[in-house]
This record gives sequence, C-alpha cells and structure tokens, in this order.
Amino acid sequence: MSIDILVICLPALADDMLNRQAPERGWTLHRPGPDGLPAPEVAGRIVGVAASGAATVDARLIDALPALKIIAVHAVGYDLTDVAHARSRGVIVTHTPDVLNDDVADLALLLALATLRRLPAMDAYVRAGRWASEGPPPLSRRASGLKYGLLGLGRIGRAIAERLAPLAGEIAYHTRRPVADAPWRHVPNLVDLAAQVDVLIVIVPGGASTRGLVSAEVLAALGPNGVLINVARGEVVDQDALVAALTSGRLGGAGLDVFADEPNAPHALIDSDRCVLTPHVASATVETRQAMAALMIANLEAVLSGRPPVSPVPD
Ligand code: A2R
Repeated sequence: MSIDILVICLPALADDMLNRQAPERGWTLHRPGPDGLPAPEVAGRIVGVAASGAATVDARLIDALPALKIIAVHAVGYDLTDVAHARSRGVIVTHTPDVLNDDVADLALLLALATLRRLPAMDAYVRAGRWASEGPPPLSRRASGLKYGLLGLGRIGRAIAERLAPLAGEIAYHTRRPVADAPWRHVPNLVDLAAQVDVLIVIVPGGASTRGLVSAEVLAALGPNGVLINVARGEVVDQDALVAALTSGRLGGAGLDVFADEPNAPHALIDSDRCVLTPHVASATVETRQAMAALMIANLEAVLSGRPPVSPVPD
C-alpha cells in the first residue's frame, strides 16, 4: 500500500532528498494544484504534508485531507501552519529546530558587522573605481565594544549571544520571561532595551503574538546611531516604520534577512546604502539544509510508522 505525501514548496535540496528517499520508504509524493490543494482523487489518501517554512498550511488545506497524520515543516518557524486547527483534527505538527542555530547566528553576526562597517557599500566603492578617483570612503562604525541587545533568547538567540560575547561591550536581552541560566542582563521592556543598546538583533518566532513588536516607538528608542538586525520573520518589524526611520535618518542602519512581503524588499531599502539586505538565507547552507531535510524526513518516517515525532512543535 502506498503512503501518500503532499509536498509544498520545499527548497530544491530538501525536494531532491525527499524524491530520492521516497521509493525506498514506500512513499508516493504529490504536489498541490493551482488551487493549493491536491487532486480530489488523491486528497483522501494523503497522510503526510512536507512543507517549506514559507508555505501556508491553513485550515482549508488541513480539512481537505481527511486522512492526514503529520505536517512536517522544513523550518524552525511554523507561523504559517495553523497548528491549533491541526491539533483539533489530531494532526501532529513537526519542525526542524536546533540544526540551524549556528548558521542563523552566523548570519546575524555577519549582518551586524557588515551593517556597522558598511561592507557592501565599501565593496561597491572599490568596484566602481571610486577608491582610485575619489580617495578613501567615509568612515564606518566600530563593532567591538558596542552594546548589543537581543529580542529573543531561545536556541538561536543564545547562539548569537555566545558569538557576540568576545566582541560586545555589553549584551542584554528582552523576552517575556527571564532565562534562568543566562549570564546576560534581562530587560523587561523592549523599548527600554532599544534605548540602552547600539545594535538590536531580532530573533523571536513570527505569528500573531510578535507581529509588529519592533514598532515605530522601538525604532525611535534605538535612535539615529542605532542598528536593527532581523533574522527572524519580516512581520516582527513594522516595515513601514523601519523605512520611514531609515530614510529620515532617525535610525542608523539595518541588516535584514527577512521582509514583510517576501520575495519583495521595499525600494526605499534597496536604494539605501545604510542597510544590508539578504534574501532569507540564514539557514541556507548545504550542511544545514541537509540536516533540516533529514530531520523533516525523520519526523515523517516516525509518525507514519506509528512512532512519536522526533521534533514536534511545542504546546
Ligand atoms: O518570551 P519567551 O520567554 O517565551 O522567550 C522566547 C522569545 N519570545 C518573545 N520575546 C518577547 N516577546 C514575545 N512576544 C516573544 N515570543 C517569543 O523568543 C524565546 O527566548 C525566543 C524563541 O526561542 P525558541 O523558541 O528557542 O526559537 P529559536 O529556535 O531561537 O527560533 C526563533 C525564530 C524562529 O521561530 C524563526 O522564526 C526564526 O527564529 O528563524
């Protein structure tokens, strides 16, 4: 008997791994049609969904799959999956935490350093021949000794803080509850944290509870010399407020891997040489994407064999 799995928008490497491993596992893979649903004759047989973190798995899709047992999200963030609805239907939701901590932390640090030292602008300066024609470019900012603030101190936030430790003058963080064993200073109010630091790094989950958390007020507190780094989800930052603050000089700079309306970045940010932009690639290395795909497949295998999931999303 074939085991039918619906595959939604997986990145190429994960898609290839799943395609290669499906026959030996007895899995038949299906893709959604233009309406986002599998063909009606297939929908009733689908027991697993393998979805990228950018794919929406909503109540409409879940309800169209009466035999569904597991939604395996290929990402740590699962804000586009209706977990409550899945649970109400007895469907297990899994994600891929931990295996991407190092890569996301590396990119957060890269963005912070590149924004402070204006790395892309410096690179463009050399390539455009301006070094030869105009002489040295304007000075940038020193990264070491600055005060760094983290919005979020979970698996990835801690990896970022550990990388920052040898570099930072001070590290503080804001979460809803202080982290018991963290050596860094907890700040109970996000606006206060932003006012106290030079660089604010955003690494909280997306979704309703964090939407717009980095508001105009937070950006104003960060101030004209402050730098915002976002490696979490675009919606956590009020992007209109960010554009207004950057273009008016009320914010010093921004390093962004995520945006409100991906794959689109606002023209005002593209035109600004005070921000560094990357296309949501924090986990996009061969090693990490292999590990994420392997964990997603392990979750599918476990649940579809009647075993507990390897990495279910928390309650
Ligand atoms: O607030 P707490 O105590 O639950 O701490 C969590 C924090 N957090 C928040 N902090 C302030 N205000 C909120 N409304 C809020 N909601 C959550 O975010 C915790 O310190 C951190 C999340 O940590 P983990 O669950 O371990 O997530 P991980 O693996 O670090 O990934 C974070 C996110 C992913 O969900 C993707 O969206 C992105 O990074 O790649």
